Amino acid sequence: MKKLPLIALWLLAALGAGCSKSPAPADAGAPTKADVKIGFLVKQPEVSWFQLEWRFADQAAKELGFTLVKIGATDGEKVLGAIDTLAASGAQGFVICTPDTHLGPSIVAKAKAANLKLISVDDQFLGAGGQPMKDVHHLGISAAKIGETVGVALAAEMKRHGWATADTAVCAVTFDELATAKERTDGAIAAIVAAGFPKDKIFHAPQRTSDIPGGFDAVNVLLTQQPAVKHWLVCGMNDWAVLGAVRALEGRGFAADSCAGIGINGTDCIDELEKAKPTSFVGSVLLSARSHGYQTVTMMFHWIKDGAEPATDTRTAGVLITRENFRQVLKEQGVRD
Ligand code: FCA
Repeated sequence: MKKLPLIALWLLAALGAGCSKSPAPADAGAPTKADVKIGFLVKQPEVSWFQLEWRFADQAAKELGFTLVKIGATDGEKVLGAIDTLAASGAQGFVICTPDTHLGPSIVAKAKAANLKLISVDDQFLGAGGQPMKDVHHLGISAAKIGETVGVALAAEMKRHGWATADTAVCAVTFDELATAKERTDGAIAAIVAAGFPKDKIFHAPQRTSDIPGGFDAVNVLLTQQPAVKHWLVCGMNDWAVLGAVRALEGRGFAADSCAGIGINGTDCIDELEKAKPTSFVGSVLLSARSHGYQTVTMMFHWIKDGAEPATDTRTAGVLITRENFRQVLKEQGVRD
C-alpha cells in the first residue's frame, strides 16, 4: 500500500506546512452551512463497507446542506495529496479511514498546517511509539466485543452440528498489524476458549493483505499444515478475510456444512448470503455503516459550523446476521430496501 517510506511522508507533510494556503482569519465569523465543505477519505473505495459509509455521509450532507468531497486514498501519497486538494478548495475538515495507521503523525501535521479539522474513522492512528493517538478524534467499533460475538456464535455452530472437539479446530485469519483487526480476532478466540474449546486447537492464519486473496492464501497454508482437521470454525477481521478462508476450504473439498465461518462488517458478504446453495459462510456481525458515515460527518459539520467539539472516542456496536435474518436486519438498518 505504501510507496514512499514514512520518513519521506513526514518530510512532505512538513513541507506542506510551509506552503499551504493560509487559514481563514479567526474573526472571519462562523461559516454558514452552505460554506461548510468536508472531505471523506477511505482506504478501500471499492469495498461495499466504505461505499456505504460514503452513502450515509452523502445523506447527512444533503440533510444538513454542506458539501461532501469523497476521495479514495489508497496509499500515503494519495492521502497527503488529497489533504492539499481539500485545503486548496476551501474545505474546513475531513474524516479519514487511513490506508496505514502509522501515517497518523504525518496526517495530523498536514491537517494542522492546512487548518483542517480531523476525525479518524474505523482505524485509529498510531503515534511514533506505536501507541494509539488518543488526542485525535476517533469513531471506531467496539472491536473486542464484536469479536466475542463472532466467537460465541462459532461455538454455538459447533454445538448445533454436534462436531467432536477431536475433529474440530479454529482458524483465525489474523491481520495483527492493524490494532482493530487484532482486537477482533483476539476477542473471537477469547470467547471460543471461554466456551470450553481447547487452546491448542486454535490456529492463526496471518493475512499478508487485508482482502479476499490475502485470506485465501493464508488459509491454504494452514490447511496444508493441518490435514487431519475435519471441521473448521473460522473467524477473521472482516467479511473478506472469512470469505477468503471459505473459498480456500471449498478448494480443499470441505463440504459447506462441515465448516462454519462468521465475518464482520455484514456489508461485504450479502451476495454470499444470498446464494441459493448455502456455503460455509454462515453469518457476520453487521456494523453500523450509518454511524460511521452519517454520524462522523455530522459531528464534523457541527464542529466546523458551531464550534461544538465532538467526543474524542466513540465506539459502535454490531449485530449478528445469519442467512435466516440478514434481509430483515439489513432493511431495519437502512442498508437495503
Ligand atoms: C477496518 C476494516 C474494514 C471495516 C472497518 C470498520 O477499516 O478494514 O473492513 O471493518 O474497520
